[in-house]
Amino acid sequence: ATHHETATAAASGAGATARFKSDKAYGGGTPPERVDLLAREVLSAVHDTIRRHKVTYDEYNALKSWLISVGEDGEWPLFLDVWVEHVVEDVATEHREGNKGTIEGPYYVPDAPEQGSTGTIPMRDNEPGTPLTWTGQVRSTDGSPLGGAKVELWHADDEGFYSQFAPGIPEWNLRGTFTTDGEGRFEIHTVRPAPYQIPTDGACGKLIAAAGWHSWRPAHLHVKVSAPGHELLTAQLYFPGDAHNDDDIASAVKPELILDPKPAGDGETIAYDFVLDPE
Ligand code: MBD
Ligand code: FE
Repeated sequence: ATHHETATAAASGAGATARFKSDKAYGGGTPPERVDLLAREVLSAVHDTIRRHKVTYDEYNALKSWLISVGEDGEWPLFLDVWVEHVVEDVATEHREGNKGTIEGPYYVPDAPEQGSTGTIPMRDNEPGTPLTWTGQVRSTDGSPLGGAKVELWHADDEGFYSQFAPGIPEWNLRGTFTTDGEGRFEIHTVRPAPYQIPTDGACGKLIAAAGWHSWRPAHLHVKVSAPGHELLTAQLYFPGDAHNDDDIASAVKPELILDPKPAGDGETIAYDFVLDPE
């Protein structure tokens, strides 16, 4: 496919940076005592590492040029979501009794087209990939079904690319909003995504290569599930047997989020429900 030849780290990074600035940009309000505490602790952890390992000027300058390139490539959202967000997510959701969630990552776009309770996610004619039919129900922790809940689904295509962050893909491809029926149920038709590789030509890719790490996330479906009076659930669902379920570069796989697909016709069916915590 031709769009691969022009997919660059700098272009997807710029897209993710613009997305973040428009949806979530920091509006101030962290008290000075808190900034003081957190900034001091983080800096002191850096100082300790430098002393413990006798970091040289060459290494300090390597870090400095690399940090500059993270910004130039627009890869701060990618870097932070891959290597930091999973801990923020754990801390933010540790009180929950309902569904386990996981990180959002850099490629969510709000207001994807509404498809009702049963429908097909927007996709191209002959969208490549194994057809996937997903049935599920959204409930509250007391077991009551949540009608009118929103299930926002977004995922990579069969080649690991996300619409709006790689060129040559229709705007809302593989991005849709579903609304549960009166019994909290939904049925979604889509295709199975491919594993995702961190761009190798940007700053994050350079870190991965320099450290001798791998650059893969297992194949995953992203969701945000919301209902009035309930905490927003952000999650990802994974496929059993994926080589990177045990060593996701973004550390975002949890056993509760691994699906159990069943073969059906020319594709697969999955059944996965969500339980939301009341606010
Ligand atoms: C992704 O697709 C993703 O989900 C995360 C968390 C980071 C980078 C790419
Ligand atoms: Fe993703």
